[in-house]
Amino acid sequence: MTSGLASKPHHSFQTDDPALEPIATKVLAGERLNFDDGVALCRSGDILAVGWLANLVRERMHGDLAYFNVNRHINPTNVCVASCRLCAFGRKKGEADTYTMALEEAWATAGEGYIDAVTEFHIVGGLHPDLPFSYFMDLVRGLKERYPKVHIKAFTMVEIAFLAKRGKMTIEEALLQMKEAGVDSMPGGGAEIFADRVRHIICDHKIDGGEWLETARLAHKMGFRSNATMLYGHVEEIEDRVDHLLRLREVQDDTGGFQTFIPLSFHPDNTALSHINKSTGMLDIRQIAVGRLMLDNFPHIKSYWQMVTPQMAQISLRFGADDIDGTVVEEKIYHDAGATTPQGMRRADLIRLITEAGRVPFERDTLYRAVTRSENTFTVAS
Ligand code: V47
Repeated sequence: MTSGLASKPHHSFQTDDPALEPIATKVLAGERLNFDDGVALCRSGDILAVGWLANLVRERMHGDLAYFNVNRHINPTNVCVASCRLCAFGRKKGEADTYTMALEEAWATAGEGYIDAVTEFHIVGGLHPDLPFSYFMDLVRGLKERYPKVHIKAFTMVEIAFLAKRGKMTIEEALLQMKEAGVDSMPGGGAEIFADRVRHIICDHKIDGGEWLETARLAHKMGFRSNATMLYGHVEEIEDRVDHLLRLREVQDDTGGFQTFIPLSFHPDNTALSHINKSTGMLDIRQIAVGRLMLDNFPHIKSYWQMVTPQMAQISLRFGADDIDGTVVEEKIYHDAGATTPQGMRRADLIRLITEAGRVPFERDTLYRAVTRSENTFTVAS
């Protein structure tokens, strides 16, 4: 761990954008940035200067280390009562191409098709109108029985709120039952953009931004760690993005429960917003850098290779990101929305991406503890 953390000399900051000068002064002094700083960072044409600052913060926190994990995504069902315009994955009950995994099928899928021992199951799916709360608890319990060493990162704040309602219990009760069944932490999905105006357009049927944040707050207070995402590149304004980041930062000041911030670039194909242009390299790299600079209390910033391509994820490791996510194995949500990235990557591919970016690969478990491997098994540092 220490090898990647050696402090390096940093040469002085340079920019041709005067708006970045006062921001640089704050970043160099370790001071917190405000709303206007966030907007200026989003507007600046000097992406190299923005990236330089983000990289400075990233190296202060993690040196040259770049984290990845060996994980598998499981999406138990694509049946969903919501009809979010942003989504190409969900289907209404009764439509032709719906699927719902039987429990045995989900348990078998979890163990399939990968030679390296997986350390994390990432489980998210549609808001199914009929599946009982017990289906999800049995799913988790069965996975824990079969794969006791594997961390279960399951259910977004949106699913938790929905499942609690379906099970006629409070969110706290639902979280308690999830803990008992073996859920270890939560992924960061469903956050989208918190601002009401945007949410009404892209995901009118989801819990609102305040409810998402309060569910996360409660989960953290009950001892869960979770991630947080932001979906950008659709109908949001720069101000909505900065507002989103500040609302996350505020909860994090209170709970410290967020591990990683993951900006997600919108994929329009096959969604009700298919007229919107695809994201660009500048937009993607900027969200990483601005996330790193604004979220001074988040330990990690993830550039999710599935979303932004492996090439962009690699470059991001020099623009504020310290994590590129994992092997994934089978991805459905963005591939239904037109992503052309591979469905999964091998451990060796991730290591190569990181090494060629001049960083030191660090295989982590979901809680960022070191994973060491021998043969087809692994050990997590305590
Ligand atoms: O909340 C859905 C997004 C998210 C589209 O926590 C779309 O480690 C782009 O949250 N174009 C779910 N994005 C995925 C997610 C995630 C992914 C990887 C790691 C982690 C983590 C979390 O996917 C949704 C939504 O924001 N999404 N449809 C689309 N058409």
